[in-house]
Amino acid sequence: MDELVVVRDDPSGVRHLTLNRPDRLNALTVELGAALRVALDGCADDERVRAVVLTGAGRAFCAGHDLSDRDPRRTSDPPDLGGLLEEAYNPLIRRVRDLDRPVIAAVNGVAAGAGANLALACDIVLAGRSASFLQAFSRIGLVPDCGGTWLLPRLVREARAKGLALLAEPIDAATAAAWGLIWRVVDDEELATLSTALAARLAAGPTRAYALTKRAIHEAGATDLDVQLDRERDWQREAGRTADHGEGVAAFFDRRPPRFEGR
Ligand code: T3D
Repeated sequence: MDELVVVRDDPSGVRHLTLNRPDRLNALTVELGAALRVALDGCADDERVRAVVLTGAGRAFCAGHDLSDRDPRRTSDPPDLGGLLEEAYNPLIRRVRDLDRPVIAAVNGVAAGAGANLALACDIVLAGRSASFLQAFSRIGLVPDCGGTWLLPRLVREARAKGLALLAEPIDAATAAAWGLIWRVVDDEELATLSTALAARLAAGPTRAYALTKRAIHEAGATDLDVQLDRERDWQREAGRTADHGEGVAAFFDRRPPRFEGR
């Protein structure tokens, strides 16, 4: 049987994770969600991995939860979607957010429902020009999940967040970039190359400082400036003690590029 998540390493320290159910547009099942979590755990446990690229096989990034198990022609039992989120998808989103390495979503096609919010939970989202983002939830009488109600208003503010969620219309990658929903749109044929190059650049960067920066930005959303200033003091104290900080300063004075080792 094909692997649900294909894992491939570059010598540059980049790990590529590819959702691999192309015939279902990489729709998420409990099994696929679990496989992705295991793959992300594997990134956390391997210090050679210093950046991660998440993408989809075939023409889509991810079409959200696989609705096959919901087909009313086959079942009339109402599903426990809270249980599904608790067990499968919330831990997945937390795993992406908490990973202490940068995660790039290379959105190669449609990203719908949970698939859209999985992409948006990544640290940097690059999308191919033909990609689209669809908060599909209200089309099937659901609420945005996988962090969508938290991420959307922060990324694009309330008016656009509500428009996206209530109207459930797709937006193209150029609009997503113009609205600040994602980092950048690139030509489809360049997506793999450019996302790999970006990840390689991050993999050659100060991994500890990136982890602290990621955490600082996440925590800033839930605090005030006064508290955040105190936390920045603590994070900077930690970053200041890394070998990479010493190397960065030495490189500045030597007028050469730094050689960060992620320590
Ligand atoms: O469990 C819960 O519900 C709680 C958690 C919810 C999280 C969610 O993600 S809710 C949202 C679920 N996702 C959707 O509602 C999106 C459903 N898909 C679509 O709206 C469209 O497929 C797309 C807009 C994503 C793409 O459209 P298009 O025209 O490019 O492709 P298509 O022809 O619709 O799909 C191609 C195949 O993939 C097709 O199968 P077939 O006819 O070739 O055998 C289609 O049924 C299948 N597919 C697409 N999305 C899903 C799916 N099969 C199962 N589940 C899907 N989500």
